[in-house]
Amino acid sequence: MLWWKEAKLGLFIHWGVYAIPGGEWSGNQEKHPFLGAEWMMAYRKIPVAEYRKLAQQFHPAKFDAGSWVLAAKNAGMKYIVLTAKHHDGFALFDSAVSDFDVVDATPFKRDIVKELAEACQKHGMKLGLYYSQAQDWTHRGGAVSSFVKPWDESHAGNFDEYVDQVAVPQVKEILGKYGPIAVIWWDTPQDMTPEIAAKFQTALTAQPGIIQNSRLINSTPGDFRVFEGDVPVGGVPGTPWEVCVMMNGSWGYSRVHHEWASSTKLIRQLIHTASLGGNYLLNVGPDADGAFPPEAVERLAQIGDWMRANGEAIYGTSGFPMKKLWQQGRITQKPGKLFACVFLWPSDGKLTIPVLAGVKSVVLLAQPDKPLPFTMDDAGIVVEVGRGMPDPRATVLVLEIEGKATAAGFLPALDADVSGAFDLLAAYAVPVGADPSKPAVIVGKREGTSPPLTGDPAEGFKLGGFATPQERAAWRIRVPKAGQYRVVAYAGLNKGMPGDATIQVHAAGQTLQKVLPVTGDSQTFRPLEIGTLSFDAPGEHEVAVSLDLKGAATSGGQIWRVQLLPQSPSK
Ligand code: JFZ
Repeated sequence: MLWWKEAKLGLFIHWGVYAIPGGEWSGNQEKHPFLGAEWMMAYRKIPVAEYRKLAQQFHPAKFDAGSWVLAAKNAGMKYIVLTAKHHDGFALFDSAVSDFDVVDATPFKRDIVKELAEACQKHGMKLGLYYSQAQDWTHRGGAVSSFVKPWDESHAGNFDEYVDQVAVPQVKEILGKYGPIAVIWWDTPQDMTPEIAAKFQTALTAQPGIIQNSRLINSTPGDFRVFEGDVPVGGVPGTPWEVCVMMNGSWGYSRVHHEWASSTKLIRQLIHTASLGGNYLLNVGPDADGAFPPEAVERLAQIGDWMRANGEAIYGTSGFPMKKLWQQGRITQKPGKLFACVFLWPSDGKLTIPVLAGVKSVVLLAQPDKPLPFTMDDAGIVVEVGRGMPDPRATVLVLEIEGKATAAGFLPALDADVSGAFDLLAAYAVPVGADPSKPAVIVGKREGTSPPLTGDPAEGFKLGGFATPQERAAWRIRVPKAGQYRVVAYAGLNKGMPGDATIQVHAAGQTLQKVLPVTGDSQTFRPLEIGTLSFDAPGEHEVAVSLDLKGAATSGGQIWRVQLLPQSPSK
């Protein structure tokens, strides 16, 4: 699976007859992330006979396999994973064991898997197929997630018969009829036993080099582990893994979901994933006409634009996990080289990379002929990168190194951004005070939440659990010159919390305090002016934050970020 480890970036395609309702069913807009799209049948408990009729409307006149493959290729993607059959049982290929497939049940009558396989062959793209081996809501006996419960008489059928008569034969079809298939992507291993799993394994012999994910049966790991949406904290050392990610809050096409992630966020997520050694499988849900949504097309083009210039920092690299998450960027490596992918450019042009290594040279990936001056000490590598960030999405520095590089055990103080401001995000705070072995200040909404990459409130991680104002969360910052900063905190307070709860910001011997207004709940953050901090001298300072909830429930107040905005332009 060497090709897969080097590939790093792939395209996930969720497509089926559910693209026709596209998030709307009998006049209702369904906003649930997956129930509202490819799970619509289960969510709305649509009877099998009624759901099957959707196929009669499936006529994707704009479908062109070649343009899909080229969109992926131009985005720098090395493989595609298409839902050959999702839980609704509709097959995007001509199946001899079912008539609920694109050739038998639709007026379109073209074998999508065949056309995509041919286009992939033509353009040198690896093809993987997603196959829902256990859940199948339209074939008698197929499993139905305990999450939704059976709703149709046919769900009472026999699972073994479904496996023998539909699922295993269909897996043989997709692996036997369409040339090389590089990946099989199983999903939701409900009701799988080792005996049943073995039947699927036997079917794989048709494709000697095929690799499979970890979702055939819970007890076996497969060739690579999969995660959804959230990049696992610290990666999965020693195990190949992949994270699949939606662009807009839905896998299957949905005209209801418009939460399109910015291309910068997607690019940074890819970098973050690579820095932890994983693969990034980015999803598109084509519409009922067979077209990628324009927002997806635009994002794929942006990713491709970045990858064409910076692919060397991603393809074929290994991860370089940091001991503590570095807010200003992420690092990947190849033998003899480190790639520092910078998200936050220092306002004074001096970047500290928290890595200990014998560095021979540093250049911008985009300007390999211009060596950048640098110094090394036990705080890391300080590079004179100059002012102004060349690529605001992420700018890559290439460090040529000798011997082994290790991540520094502590973080460098955070630099001001190009506007001179400091953005202190919860995810990058360090708890201080109280009992350091069990910090009362929790960083993180839940384990596994992806860290913020662009400062978007949806990106998890808040500070909470402030039992007393002695518990604090702190950041170290590097102030470029003496001056005053306006302090704005984003905090939330539940209804019913004491009206005199306060937030404190402590720095340079000053404590600012403000009454915290109720925002409705602790996860609804509003900017609050806290006051003005002055730093008499440039250099490193600690900024800490605390909440005084007047003895009320510690879960009632949370902080997401604190911003220090320069009072007068610092240039
Ligand atoms: C599954 C599917 O049900 C969904 O429709 C989509 O195809 C997605 C990629 O995969 O959804 C899952 C499966 C597993 C988990 C969560 C959602 N999980 O393990 O957390």
